[in-house]
Amino acid sequence: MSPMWIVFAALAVLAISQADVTIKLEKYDNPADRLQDGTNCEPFGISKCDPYFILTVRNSFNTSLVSTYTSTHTDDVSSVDFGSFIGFLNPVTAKVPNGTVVDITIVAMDDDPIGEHELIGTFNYFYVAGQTPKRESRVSGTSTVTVLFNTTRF
Ligand SMILES: [Ca+2]
Ligand SMILES: [Ca+2]
Repeated sequence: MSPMWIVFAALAVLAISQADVTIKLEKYDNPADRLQDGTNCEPFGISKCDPYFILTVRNSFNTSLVSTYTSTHTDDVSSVDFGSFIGFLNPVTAKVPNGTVVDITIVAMDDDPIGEHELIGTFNYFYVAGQTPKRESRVSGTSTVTVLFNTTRF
């Protein structure tokens, strides 16, 4: 093969190879202890939010669902430093074709023993499989969620 064809073949392999994208929830901060709509998490602010997190990973090319995870909740906290197990293994690993733009949505909910759970915030991120590690914070309502993205194998 000519050098040009070798380069082309290598690029083709790269284009179809699978990547392991890791998504690590690092930090949730809600110092005002409010829901997304600005109201108290509990009536009259008698206690802080009881947050849990729904992580959804999608392939942006065809909007197909890669995976979804729901964490356990923590009672009466203004912030969470996420550990390595939060009801699911953290980080999660998503296997997608290298170069895929991965859409990540995290929904923070207030766990209420009575009535509907309440929305604390919705946080949207994207990460290209194969790119260098990226740490990003997003704000929704009075909350901030920081996530670390990486590709560990491709
Ligand atoms: Ca509540
Ligand atoms: Ca509470």
